[in-house]
Amino acid sequence: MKDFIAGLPKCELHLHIEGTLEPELKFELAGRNGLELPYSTVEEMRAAYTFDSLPSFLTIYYEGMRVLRTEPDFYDLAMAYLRRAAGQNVRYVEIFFDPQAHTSRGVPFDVVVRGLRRALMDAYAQLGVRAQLIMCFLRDFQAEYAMATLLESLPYKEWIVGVGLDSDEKGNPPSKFAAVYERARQEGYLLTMHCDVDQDDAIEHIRQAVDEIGVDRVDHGVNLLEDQRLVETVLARGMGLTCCPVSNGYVTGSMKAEGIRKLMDLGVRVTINSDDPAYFSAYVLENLLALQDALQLTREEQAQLQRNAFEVTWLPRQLKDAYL
Ligand code: ES4
Ligand code: ZN
Repeated sequence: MKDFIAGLPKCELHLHIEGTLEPELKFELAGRNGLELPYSTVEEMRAAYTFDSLPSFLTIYYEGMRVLRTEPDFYDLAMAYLRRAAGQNVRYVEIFFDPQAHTSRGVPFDVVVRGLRRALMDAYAQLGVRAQLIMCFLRDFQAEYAMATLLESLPYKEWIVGVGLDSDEKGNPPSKFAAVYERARQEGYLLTMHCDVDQDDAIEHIRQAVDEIGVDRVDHGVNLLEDQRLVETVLARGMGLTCCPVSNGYVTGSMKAEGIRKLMDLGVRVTINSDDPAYFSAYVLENLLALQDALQLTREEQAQLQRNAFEVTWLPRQLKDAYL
């Protein structure tokens, strides 16, 4: 079964590029940029990756990405991830990036997006992995900063397929970003947002995202099960959920495998993704294998997870069909 899963052509739709920064590259970039790190070895750095909640993870995540400064840094980051993804038979990926995590510390938007874009072009030419970018707003910053970031992105619209919303969800509901999302839709962006597992108000956040904002997908979203009417809406619209079992394990103490199973049985387009693989020590294959251990899925069910993912990609229909 392991070989079968490894051999499946894969699609990843919930992947933060800053969460793919492995300790080895962190040291290399720190050296290149003349920065000191609070660790002296890769092992020491990895040992410090102990999180038991979203805030404890986010602290280390934002701290770690300070080594990213220049266009080649962003290129190298994305290229390293895309190489690993190609090695796991990932054929298509939608990559989140957090521009405000960089612009807020003085790195220009242009540097971030050009470095990532160049890696995407080279990865397609050299590795055959296709990818698109999704720009995430940080929900613990003001909505006005998200709006300013949206406006700053407009000259690069052809390079960015959609927008998302991430970072600390507590006290930062979807409704806070209603105007930003409305404008993003007008500009032609597709829409997704995190509705993290077991957040306070998780089901209310999903309701706002689906009913009020009208997102095209939901990131995580396993709490959808709590509301039968919302399940019906998601089914009727054929919406995808981008679940991340290993990440859930770190952040909530449970992979939520049973919830994922129920959603699959209801016919919801569940997809399995890695979220922040360098920090959670699991790329997409390891996520699929962890879920397999928990649920003993059939080959058909494992294949269905990948069909779900390709089906809910933000690719034109014709390209989608080529993968299905
Ligand atoms: C994230 Cl695990 C998680 N949750 C919320 N926002 C994030 N950004 C990167 N990883
Ligand atoms: Zn995420």
